[in-house]
Amino acid sequence: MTEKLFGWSKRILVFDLERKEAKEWRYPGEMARDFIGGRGFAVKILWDQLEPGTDPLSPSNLLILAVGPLTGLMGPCMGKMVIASKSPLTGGYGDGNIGTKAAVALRMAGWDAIVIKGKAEKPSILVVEDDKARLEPAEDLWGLDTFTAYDKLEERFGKNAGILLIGPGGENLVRYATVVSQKGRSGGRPGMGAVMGSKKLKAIVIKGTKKPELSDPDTYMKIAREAIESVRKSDGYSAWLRQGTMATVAWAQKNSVLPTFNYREGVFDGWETISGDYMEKIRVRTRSCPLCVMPCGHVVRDEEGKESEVDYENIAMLGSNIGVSRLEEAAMLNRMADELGIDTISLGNVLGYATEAAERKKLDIDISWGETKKYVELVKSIARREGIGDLLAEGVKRISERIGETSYAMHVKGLEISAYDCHAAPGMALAYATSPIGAHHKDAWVISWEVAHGRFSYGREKAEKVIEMQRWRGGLFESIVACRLPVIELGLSLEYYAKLFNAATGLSYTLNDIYTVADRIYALIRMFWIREMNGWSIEMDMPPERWFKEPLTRGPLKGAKLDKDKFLQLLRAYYEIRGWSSNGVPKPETLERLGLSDAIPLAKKFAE
Ligand code: PTT
Ligand code: SF4
Repeated sequence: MTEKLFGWSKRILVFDLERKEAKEWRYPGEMARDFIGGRGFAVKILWDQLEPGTDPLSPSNLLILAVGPLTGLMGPCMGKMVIASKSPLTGGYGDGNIGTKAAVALRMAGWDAIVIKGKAEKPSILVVEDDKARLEPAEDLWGLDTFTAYDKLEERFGKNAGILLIGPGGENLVRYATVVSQKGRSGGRPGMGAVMGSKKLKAIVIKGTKKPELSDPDTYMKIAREAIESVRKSDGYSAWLRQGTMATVAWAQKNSVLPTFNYREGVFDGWETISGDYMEKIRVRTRSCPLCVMPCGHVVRDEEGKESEVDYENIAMLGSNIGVSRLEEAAMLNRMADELGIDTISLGNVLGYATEAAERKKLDIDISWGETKKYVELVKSIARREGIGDLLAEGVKRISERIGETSYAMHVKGLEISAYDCHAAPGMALAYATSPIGAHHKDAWVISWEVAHGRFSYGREKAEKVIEMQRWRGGLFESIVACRLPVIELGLSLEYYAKLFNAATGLSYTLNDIYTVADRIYALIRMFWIREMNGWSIEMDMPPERWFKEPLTRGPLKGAKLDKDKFLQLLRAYYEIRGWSSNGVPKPETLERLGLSDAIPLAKKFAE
């Protein structure tokens, strides 16, 4: 097709670290139409260009930073970026979404994505300035935490530069190391920071001076202004500004889903002093991603008097899940994770698992629930991979397999569970089970709907709801690349995004057209997993055993646990709606319908 496409630059920067060589890839317009951007571009590139079976920590792995046609534009919360790669934690597709000036800068530099391959000879910084890219030495930064290194990079490249970097966690290949930005933004839970470390890349600095060309800028601006107004006037706006995601602590406690003692329980006696109300008392300021109209980064002073930006997930995982009942202490562990560049959700799981294994005398560590000082030492040892930290840096799945204690290992496909207990939430368990990166809540945070609409049901409506959410949360937002919270938290209509997308690109997609793209992305991610795992079984999509075998022993839902047979039926309903076989492999006709016919031979090989 030759018709002009607006909204995209149609250029991807491919940088080879070994050769120190930058190339411009003018990708075909079909890729923009069929995959939109962000996660869509990432999986398409990994599928087409990554050699099957590549070791994720080898130079051959690809690290992809991708924005979408709405990133960096005026509108509700457009300062986000997808970071993706084959995951060293799970061995499958991995990505994360980070709010950062680097997202806006990449757009202004005129690139839709950066694909980084190879490995630098020595610690380096990839510097992208508009059309040009180069490597600069970073020996002076290697070993530094992400806060100190960020300051030095800002001094060197200026306050307007977009900066992504790793800490000691990524350098030392902790399998759940993340990429960090702006001292408190972190993305890429499934080890994107370790991939960066394996490439000896300490930082990526981006500067841009261009303006994306839009199809109908006037209409775009009009809709963007309306959308921003709608967010600001929404009923929940002032409550959101007060607590952001931290309001979830009280909700989770009330509804018995607050992860407690490695997900043994869903209620925690010390919840009040890690809650949003408590946070308000010790907050020092609020921060946000760039271009945000509803800031949610609440910064508190932690146990050591340092600043820490807290969110629900961080505080539940480094609070109730490991028995820590003071927000200042959980915030300190959270700040350390940001400094070291380690994912807080996986870290809270690893510490919870290790504490339980120690309690059962299966792991030789002197640790009990809530012993923050000892957790501090463990976190340091993980980032340095010293002593027991070397094992703990491997993530819950590998640790549990190595010590032969898998029944309380809380992960799906190797990615540790986010902060919602599912003893009495089969829909949320399904969301974890079918998330395209392993157990993450981001694609379908179905739990609040589930609690309101009958949490004990295993009915088909739950599979339908999970898929509906995956389409807009994991499909639309991860490909247009914008923050999804205006919709989730303040009820902004999804229609705005279709209108903004059309005004930016000149296409005329309905929301349903975008959901078809989402289905395509999901099917291709699934095929990527199947290719890398060399097959598939329904076991790969099962939540942890604990939720089926060990009922809650406390709280209003005492006695609750999941029913395995009913859950399997729910999972099969999910496969059926998606057009996948009974063992979770997309059917040839589904792939054909989605324009993924090159994946059909592999699907036929592994279908039941
Ligand atoms: C995200 C996951 C989350 S989701 C949280 S808190 W959350 C944890 N945050 C971490 C952190 O902080 N430091 C750290 N060392 N590890 C962390 N691990 C956890 O990572 C984040 C916000 C939040 S706060 C959420 S829900 C929304 N997520 C979005 C998303 O995924 N997509 C999208 N289009 N919009 C989103 N908006 C919101 O963004 P991952 P951020 Mg994050 C400090 O990275 O890998 O996706 O995992 O990026 O800029 O910090 O914004 O209650
Ligand atoms: Fe970032 Fe929160 Fe604003 Fe979303 S709502 S853009 S996560 S600060």
